[in-house]
Amino acid sequence: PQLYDKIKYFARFPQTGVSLRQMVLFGQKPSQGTLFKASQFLHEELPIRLAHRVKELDELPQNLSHMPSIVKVKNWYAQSFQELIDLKAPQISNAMREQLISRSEHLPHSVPNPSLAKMIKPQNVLQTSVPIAHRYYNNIEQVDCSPEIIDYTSTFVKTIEKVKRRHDPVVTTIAQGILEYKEHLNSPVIDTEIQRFLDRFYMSRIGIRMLIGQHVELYRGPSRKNYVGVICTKTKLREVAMDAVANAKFICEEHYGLFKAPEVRMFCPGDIEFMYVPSHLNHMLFELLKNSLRAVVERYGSDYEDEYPPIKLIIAHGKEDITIKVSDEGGGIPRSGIPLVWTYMYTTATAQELEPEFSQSDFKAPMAGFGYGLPISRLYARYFGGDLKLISMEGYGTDAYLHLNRLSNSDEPLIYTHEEDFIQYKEQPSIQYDEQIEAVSG
Ligand code: W6P
Repeated sequence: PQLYDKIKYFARFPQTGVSLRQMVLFGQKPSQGTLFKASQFLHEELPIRLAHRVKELDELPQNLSHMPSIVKVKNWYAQSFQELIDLKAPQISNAMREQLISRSEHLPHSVPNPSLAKMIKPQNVLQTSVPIAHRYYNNIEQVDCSPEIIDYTSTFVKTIEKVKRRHDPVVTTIAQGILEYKEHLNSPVIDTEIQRFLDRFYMSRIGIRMLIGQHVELYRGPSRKNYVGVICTKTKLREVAMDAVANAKFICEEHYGLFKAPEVRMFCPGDIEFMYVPSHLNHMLFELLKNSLRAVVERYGSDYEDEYPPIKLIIAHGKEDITIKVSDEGGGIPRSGIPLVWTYMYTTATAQELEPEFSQSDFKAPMAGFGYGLPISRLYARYFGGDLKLISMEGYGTDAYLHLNRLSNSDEPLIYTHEEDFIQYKEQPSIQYDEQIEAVSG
């Protein structure tokens, strides 16, 4: 009850975006003072983002928001919110205060309940932190950090690491919630509203985890060469691709009991190096390759091992984009089936497959996931201003285009809308699952 008032209050603040470029400019050799400043920013930004998620989970259509797994996820967000606002920020010196300006000037115009504002304000982080990302993304050097501040910075890192770990199973648990909802419904329709919600929700999750991952890595000190936090300023595309190919082939061989998975031929002009998050890139490529391998093996069967048509991985780079095309001859999918590929409600997974031990982490997925791999990969691409598109030739094969923006100055997508994704559903809102599936399978 009181917690929910606080959540409502925080959800009135706008979320503050951070671009890849800002993260990199900021993260070079952070001083203690800079790390403290970063903690201050996150200490208010994370509760705001978490509060927005709780609010949205609450505002889902009743039947869905009451599904046990959805409630479970909502409680994780509320608990993480609470842990963050319960963590006391230390007193700061006047010298430091000058460098950290209050966010209160950005308070929503009307506070729902003035006494509520008073209740929250005095001991809260809102008083001392910076309002916008570019204020935050200034490294500061000449600040003398008290033992309290050092102590706070270290406790803060532990707190957000714990938050991140708590939320590891969010994707599978939400998927479970969607299953519960589908069982609960008599006529499962593809719900545009739910689709939008999940796109927004998972996009936000990517952002929150990026901010936490980045902060934790910066605090733990310089890891590998060319890395700033989890960002690699010289991501070697060919290396990441080769790694993803090896992993996808291995998974494919295991899953189908093959001696040798279909060949993947890579066409890569030189050694492309660009700024990116290698784990995101690996995740997207792995996902695309798995889909292509599956299509080829299932089209030709397991007795065809040495004659599978190879999958082509073609890499191109221009001024603006780096594009990776994954091309298979796995028989393709009909044009009408393409929109279904991006939906979360169209999944063939069973409850058993969603058991925690089945797929625990973000970056470890089985051969045939629960159908969230592609929509989530597209969100990863879009998070840094890229995109993911599928073009299929029914009866022949499929091309997946992964576009990555190499300028890396796109803003963090906080209000996530891609209206063009929904045109299909708008025009045929009453089409039901089973009819669509039939349409797809012939
Ligand atoms: C298919 C279906 C698909 C989805 C994504 C990537 C590649 C492929 N190939 O047949």
